[in-house]
Amino acid sequence: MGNYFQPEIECASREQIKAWQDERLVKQVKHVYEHVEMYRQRMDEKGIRPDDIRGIEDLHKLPFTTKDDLRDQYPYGLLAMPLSDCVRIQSTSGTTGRRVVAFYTQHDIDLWDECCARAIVAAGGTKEDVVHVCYGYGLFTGGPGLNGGSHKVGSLTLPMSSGNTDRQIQFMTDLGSTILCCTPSYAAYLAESIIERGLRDKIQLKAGIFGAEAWTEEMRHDIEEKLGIKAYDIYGLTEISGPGVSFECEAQTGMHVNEDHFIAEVINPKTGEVLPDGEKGELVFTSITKEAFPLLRYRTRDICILSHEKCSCGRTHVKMTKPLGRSDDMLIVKGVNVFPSQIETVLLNKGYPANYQIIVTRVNNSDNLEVQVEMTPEMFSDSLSAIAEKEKELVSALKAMLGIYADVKLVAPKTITRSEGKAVRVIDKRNLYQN
Ligand code: DLL
Repeated sequence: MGNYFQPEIECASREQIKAWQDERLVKQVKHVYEHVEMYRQRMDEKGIRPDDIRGIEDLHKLPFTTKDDLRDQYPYGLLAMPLSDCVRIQSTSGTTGRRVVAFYTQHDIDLWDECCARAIVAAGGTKEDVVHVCYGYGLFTGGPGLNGGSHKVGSLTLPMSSGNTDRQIQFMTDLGSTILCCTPSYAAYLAESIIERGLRDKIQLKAGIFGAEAWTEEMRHDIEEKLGIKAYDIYGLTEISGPGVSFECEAQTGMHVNEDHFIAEVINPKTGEVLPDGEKGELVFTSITKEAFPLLRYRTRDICILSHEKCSCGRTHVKMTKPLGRSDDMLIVKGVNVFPSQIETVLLNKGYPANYQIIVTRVNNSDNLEVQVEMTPEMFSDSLSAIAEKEKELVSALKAMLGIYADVKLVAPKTITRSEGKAVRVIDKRNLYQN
């Protein structure tokens, strides 16, 4: 048996979990019908009255919500509480055209923090621990989420935020950090930096809570070995709250979804049909306790499998696999969500043809984004400095759009291989998804 933050919830019987979900779903549907125009219209169009939803058996009757809906309703369209009751926003990383803003009441923050506290306790965290949070703080949910969770556990919290590796390592050794929270790629980088500096014996880490991007079992073993810790996965998304939608327990055979707050479904991404346990499809969440920004059947675009098999840790909440891929073309590069369409928009706006290739690699555990673009015959020039100037201009336009650096290589007209079918725009050499 493991460690639990809220044992009565985390190990509740399936009947109890269903009872919570039934009651909360019914209440949530009434809440959004009353306060969110888009949901009222969609339900009216489908001829569904809030009273028709009597429990989770009726969930399939409800409309889906997509990222496009969030964009169309930006900024306040999906708000279900008066703004004066909201105390915080968070937002998705880097993207202008596709930015998502999520709102929270104090109650929403408290519940989110509890979800993160469950993840920390599952990783062995107690109030005696020193929790070192180097997920980004600010609009990104990583830092604030784990920070709040660590407070709930009562651990000493180090709100380090990301970057400045020397300072990270100094605090880690001086203050005796025991639990590290960051992206897996940063954890791997930190591990190497600690070893390079000969400080492996000076650190007291015992566990890591790593998520926000895909990572492989190989990477897990590598980090565990280098840092001498047990590495736990954590999953979440801004739209649904942030980290802590699900988390790994000591069994490490999937992540338990916090089902008292989020109902998980897996659907066929093409038809919308709900799939049974064990079948691979797109993960969909309904937030049943959120006040400010509740979403019905939100399509995450993450491809997963759900399992209700009994877990050796004693928790009863459904488990999801690590995301096995995406049903859209979103890339996560250096923790930032990048859509190829954003890159294309920049290129076309600057007068380049739509002949380009996006190449993502990982060198020394750090992601590199390279964009190769063909010049038009008019742009083509023998002057290397003229080309370098153009590349610089694109680098800064891409930085403004994506929020991260992309290496730009301008190539001669007609040099990017034309494909006979769909153009191959993205070459992701990281092989992050295992299926
Ligand atoms: O990445 C929230 C988070 C912060 C999760 C810290 C865990 C730790 P977004 O920026 O909105 O939110 O990105 C959400 O990231 O739909 C997945 O595609 C991906 N993702 C998140 N966690 C994992 C994970 C945060 N453990 C998107 N494994 C999601 C693989 C993940 N992909």
